[in-house]
Amino acid sequence: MQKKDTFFITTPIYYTNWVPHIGNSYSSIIADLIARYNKISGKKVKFSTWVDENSQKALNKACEQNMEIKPYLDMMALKHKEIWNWLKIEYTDFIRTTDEKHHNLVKEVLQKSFDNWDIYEWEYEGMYCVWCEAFKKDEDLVYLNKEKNVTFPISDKVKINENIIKVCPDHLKTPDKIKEKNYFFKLSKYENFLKEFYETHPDFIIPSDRFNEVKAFVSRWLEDFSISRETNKFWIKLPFDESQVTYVWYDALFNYLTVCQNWNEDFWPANLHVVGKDIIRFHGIYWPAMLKSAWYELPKQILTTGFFTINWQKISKSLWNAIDPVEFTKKYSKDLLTLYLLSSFNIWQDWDFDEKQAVLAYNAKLANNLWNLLNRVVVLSLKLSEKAWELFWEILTDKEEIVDLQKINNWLSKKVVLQEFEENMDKYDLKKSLEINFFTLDLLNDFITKSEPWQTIKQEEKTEETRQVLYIVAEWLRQVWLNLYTFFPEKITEMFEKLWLKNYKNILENWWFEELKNKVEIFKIIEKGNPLFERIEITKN
Ligand code: ME8
Repeated sequence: MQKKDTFFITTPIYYTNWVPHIGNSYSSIIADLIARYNKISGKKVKFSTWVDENSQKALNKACEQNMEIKPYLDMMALKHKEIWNWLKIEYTDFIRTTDEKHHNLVKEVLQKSFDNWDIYEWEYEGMYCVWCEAFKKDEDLVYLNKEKNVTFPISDKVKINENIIKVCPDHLKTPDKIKEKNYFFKLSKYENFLKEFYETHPDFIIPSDRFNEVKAFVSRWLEDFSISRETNKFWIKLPFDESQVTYVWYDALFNYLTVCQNWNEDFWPANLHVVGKDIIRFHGIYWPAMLKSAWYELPKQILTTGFFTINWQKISKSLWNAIDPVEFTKKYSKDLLTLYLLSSFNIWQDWDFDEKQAVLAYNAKLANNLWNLLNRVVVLSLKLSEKAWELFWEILTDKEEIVDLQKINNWLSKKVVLQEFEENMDKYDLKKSLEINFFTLDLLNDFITKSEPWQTIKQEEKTEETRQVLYIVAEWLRQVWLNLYTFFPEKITEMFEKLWLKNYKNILENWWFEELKNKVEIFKIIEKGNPLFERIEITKN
């Protein structure tokens, strides 16, 4: 089969003031499985990720640790790599924004925009939150009562004293006052362009609520934004004024283009940027304008994920309350994490991360539902015959004595399940995509319970009926596994093997998803083997 379209997907590049926490892992897990789904569906996939190194936060952190910046950044890049490898994030490309080829590209685009009269010099005075890497206006801040450790809006009438300070609401730190020469990007020039672009690309940002927020922001007032600083000799120098360096967002956003530089195939424009809601304005507004200014094509779509909290507190590298994804998956498993993150909440929703709920979801869906069904088929099949045993294909039509057979075959019309799964995957509704499969498993569980193969197996004259029930379940498991492979590739591969579906992983990774779905299979069960997805006991406390 010939590889057809290309698919280029990206994660945000993460700041290196800390190792990735569970929130960062969320974006990477989502991007990884969307990449895998496109790969098995026949596309040539490029998937880029990695680190955003040109940040004040990283400099502060290196300084805190008494380290030179370069060794510090090397160490952090390596730690990111280790974590993504541990979580089996199958990126094809990574980028460090200190790479020379990235510096060259950023200089090139800065020059293009400068030549296009989109970058100008201005003296800037303002408040800068290092942790957000952004200038803040008064209305962006909140009051913090240091004694009581509570915040309240600036609009509230309060008596100011030394215990009440203005802070960034996300980081609870006072922004620095900054007055210096800056270069600005003329975002205001692109207002009409952006409005028209949004109009003609109604799916540019998903979900639509976030898109509406972005559109509302653009229609209020677009301000030019600062793109350079005087400080720091380490970052990328502006090609037209070497006394200044660029800082977020030029050096960060153009990573997506740098990773496209090495390839013979042309992967730009990106098909999908996966970003958190915190950086949607930069991706949805600044980024298209910056690309347009430098004559590049615009990305096709941006998927915005919600944020989760831990004990209702914002997770943050600077507040030090994050869950370590490596520890968490060592304690449980990557599958448990993936299942919980994607099946319990819509990806665009905000929610609270709850370890106990994660275990409950795993027990209900993977251990009880998915594994139990396979286990039943395996055990019963082995009982049916002591020798190596095969379930052959039978056309199941008028076997009315099999309870609900008709119903199950109607509902489980392959077409419906396949279509629904694929439609939801194409919309990036990962929660629904998973639900369809677990619902199918629920129906199969009902079906097997009502058909009682453990009873019919005892009656010689019902051998054929038992075999057919088991065949239906095995075939439907196969269909569900083909869908779930995207989410849990390793365990599903092991499940395939249990039914003697050899080499499925290879076949899938070579773009035969559709072919496998339509194939008529012969199953063979020769041994019980190890359990997969075992129940986890919940300790009370
Ligand atoms: O913003 N819940 O990097 P960053 C869900 N370098 N997702 C979360 C999360 C949470 N609590 N916390 C973080 C940067 N994320 C820039 C990006 S891109 C050109 C530059 C995820 O290390 C979410 O995707 O702060 C968010 O956008 C990203 O991590 C921010 O990572």
